[in-house]
Amino acid sequence: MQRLWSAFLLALVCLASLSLAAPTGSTSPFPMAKCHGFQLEEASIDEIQQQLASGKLTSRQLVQCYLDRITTVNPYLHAVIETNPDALAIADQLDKERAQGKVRGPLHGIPILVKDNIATDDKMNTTAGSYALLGNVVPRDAHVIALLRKAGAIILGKGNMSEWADIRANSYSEGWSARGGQTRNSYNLTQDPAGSSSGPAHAVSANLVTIAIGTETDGSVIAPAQRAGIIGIKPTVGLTSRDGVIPEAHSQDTVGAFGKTFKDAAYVLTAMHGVDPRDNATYAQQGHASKDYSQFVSNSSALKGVRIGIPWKRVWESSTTVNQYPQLFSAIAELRKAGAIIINNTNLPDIDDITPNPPGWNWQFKNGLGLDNQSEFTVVCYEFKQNLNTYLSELVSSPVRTLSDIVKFNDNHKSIEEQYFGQEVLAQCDSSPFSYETYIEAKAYVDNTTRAAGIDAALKNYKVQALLVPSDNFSPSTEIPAMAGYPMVTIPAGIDGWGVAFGLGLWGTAFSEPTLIKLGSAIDDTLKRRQVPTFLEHTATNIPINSEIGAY
Ligand SMILES: *[C@@H]1O[C@H](CO)[C@@H](O)[C@H](O)[C@H]1NC(C)=O
Ligand SMILES: *[C@@H]1O[C@H](CO)[C@@H](O)[C@H](O)[C@H]1NC(C)=O
Ligand SMILES: *[C@@H]1O[C@H](CO)[C@@H](O)[C@H](O)[C@H]1NC(C)=O
Ligand SMILES: *[C@@H]1O[C@H](CO)[C@@H](O)[C@H](O)[C@H]1NC(C)=O
Ligand SMILES: *[C@@H]1O[C@H](CO)[C@@H](O)[C@H](O)[C@H]1NC(C)=O
Ligand SMILES: *[C@@H]1O[C@H](CO)[C@@H](O)[C@H](O)[C@H]1NC(C)=O
Ligand SMILES: *[C@@H]1O[C@H](CO)[C@@H](O)[C@H](O)[C@H]1NC(C)=O
Ligand SMILES: CC(=O)N[C@H]1CO[C@H](CO)[C@@H](O)[C@@H]1O
Repeated sequence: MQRLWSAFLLALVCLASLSLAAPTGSTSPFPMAKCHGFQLEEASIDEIQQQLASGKLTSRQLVQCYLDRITTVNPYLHAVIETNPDALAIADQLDKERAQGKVRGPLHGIPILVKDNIATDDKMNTTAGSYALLGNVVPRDAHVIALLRKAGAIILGKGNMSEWADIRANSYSEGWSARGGQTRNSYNLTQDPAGSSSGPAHAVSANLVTIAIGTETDGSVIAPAQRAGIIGIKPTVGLTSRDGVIPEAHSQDTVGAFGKTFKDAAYVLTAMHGVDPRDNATYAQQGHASKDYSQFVSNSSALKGVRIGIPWKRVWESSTTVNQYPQLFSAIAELRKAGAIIINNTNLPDIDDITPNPPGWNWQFKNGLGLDNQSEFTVVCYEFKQNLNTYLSELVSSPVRTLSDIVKFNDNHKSIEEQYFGQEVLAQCDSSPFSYETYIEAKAYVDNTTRAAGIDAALKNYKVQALLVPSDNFSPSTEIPAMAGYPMVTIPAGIDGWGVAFGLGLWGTAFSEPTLIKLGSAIDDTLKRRQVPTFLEHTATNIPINSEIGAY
């Protein structure tokens, strides 16, 4: 979950939007060496597959090149928490298969990084960044991991993340976990990486791995993807199974894909989606899922005559990216030039109910347990305790079995778990502050306002295929599709005054991934605004993301 619990993050965002300076064009202090003669930096899966097919490169060599890169860059970036001790052996196995003429598909022999809250039944730990779960034994691979392995992907390691996917404290630093330290922004190391899937997103951007997966409850795929200048696909809740994922809230949790191109991310989504009897929500995809999401990847010409809406009211209006408007508006102009019909003010009819008090970011922090302003938190907090306790109860062995155990663990290990941040939100949700009746009411309110009377109404009323939004960090632009359980994608849209990437996003209705991938890739092909990370301020790795808090 990625939300604005904290005053200091707010300050950070406000400061960020004050900066108007042009980005300094600088070359990377970490140029990537060629991998056995192959330009691996920025290489797409199709390009890597060509090398593998021609025999010029093996998966073992590929894995070793990324491991070397992790050794060089990760001490600055802290995007990787662990590497897989079996990665080279798995690569050997897949090289052997290829030599025997068996190629499983586009992911055969391709390394992938996995957020630390997704279970891998191997030598690696699955801990959501917390020492409380260190040494636990998971019962099986998460469903998405089993599917990725079957598709031939090599789990290269675990990605660092905001501990407990952000649902721990009112004040925290995105990308920080006790086990992994502070994930840094690959463009400017002193800047917010965004979270909670910080490590997977920035590892892809920094070319520490080809592709990655993360999870989102609210913003946790889209926000780090945009600040890492890559493609993020947050699928409809129910397209990717949550079995084996350390949960937040089943109404909103979803496993998403990161890639430097839409094709790469679409390959990941193709491999990891599917019906899973262990996650009932996945039955909803029947008749709505595609066997191959890469088939929808298009070029700029796919924008011709396509109606795309701009939900200006509250969504753009309360965006923290106001100083990026010149670049965002020029992007819109380029899309129009490519033939898109962009319609402004395709507002959600009940936007006043969803986000009553612009700017949108503070509506959810109102005290009091009623509906209105904090329905989303009511739903997430209520479900979190139940979902997490169920997950913990299924572990083969674990030092903690309940949310209460975790709260106790943190208090008993303050020097490693609470040296920078408290755990008020974990404790609050553990105290069951909401009744079942309040939860049901909040859930109905969230569903009603964001779906039929929200995104779906805007799409229908203005006859648009998708809604274009800034891929904002803390705003309705990620919150509304998160609450709806609807998909969103983000596309690189520029570099801000501090040298950090930002993105444009697309919203659609449930299971509209084909449309979002088609239009998103067409927008990406039109704008072509991804830039290779610059690692600005890499000499200042000990400058905390927030100096008052002192995270490292
Ligand atoms: C997992 O955690 C254990 C400590 O419990 C550690 O010894 C081990 O190295 C970790 N695994 C990896 C792959 O880092
Ligand atoms: C799925 O739904 C069935 C029937 O409602 C229920 O018995 C089962 O516990 C559910 N399983 C999960 C994993 O939610
Ligand atoms: C763009 O896609 C269209 C439709 O698939 C195709 O006909 C066209 O050749 C492509 N253009 C470029 C420049 O690749
Ligand atoms: C959309 O309309 C609003 C006024 O309702 C205006 O302030 C804004 O600049 C417009 N946005 C674009 C992209 O034209
Ligand atoms: C939400 O909070 C704002 C200000 O805190 C208040 O003006 C508004 O009435 C509240 N909305 C609802 C629906 O209660
Ligand atoms: C949600 O919509 C349903 C059906 O239209 C309605 O019965 C219910 O009262 C609504 N709930 C809320 C909280 O708005
Ligand atoms: C990087 O971000 C910091 C703020 O965290 C800012 O002071 C600095 O100017 C930025 N560096 C560049 C080169 O833009
Ligand atoms: C693979 C890797 O570099 N892991 C590091 C993650 O961060 C912790 C804390 O900084 C280090 O101890 C690990 O070595």
